[in-house]
Amino acid sequence: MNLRPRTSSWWWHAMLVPGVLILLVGGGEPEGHDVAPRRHSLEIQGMAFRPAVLELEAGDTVVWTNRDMVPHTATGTGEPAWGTGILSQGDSGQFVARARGTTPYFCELHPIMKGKLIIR
Ligand SMILES: [Cu+2]
Repeated sequence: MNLRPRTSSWWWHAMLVPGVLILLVGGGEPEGHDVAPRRHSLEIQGMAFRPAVLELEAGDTVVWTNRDMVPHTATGTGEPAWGTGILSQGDSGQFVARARGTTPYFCELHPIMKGKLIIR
């Protein structure tokens, strides 16, 4: 025997529909660049940038921290010139990615160390 009142169904929908409308109207994100600038942490360890290739958005900040005992830099190869300067063990340096494109960089002290930022 079903004791549920017949009215329960329409009542439930009457409550549900306005709630869904509010979600649809109120939940929109601004168009275009829909995420706030982020911070990306990279490590320099074992004579390598980790990760060696990083994808990020224009406006994001990249922070390198040197985990090796020897000093390193992260230095862009193109124009405009940028670089962290020499980072001793435990030091961090940062770069704010402004221009879109692929931006190779290397370590001035150990040019065999190479990395790449893919800025979207
Ligand atoms: Cu180095």
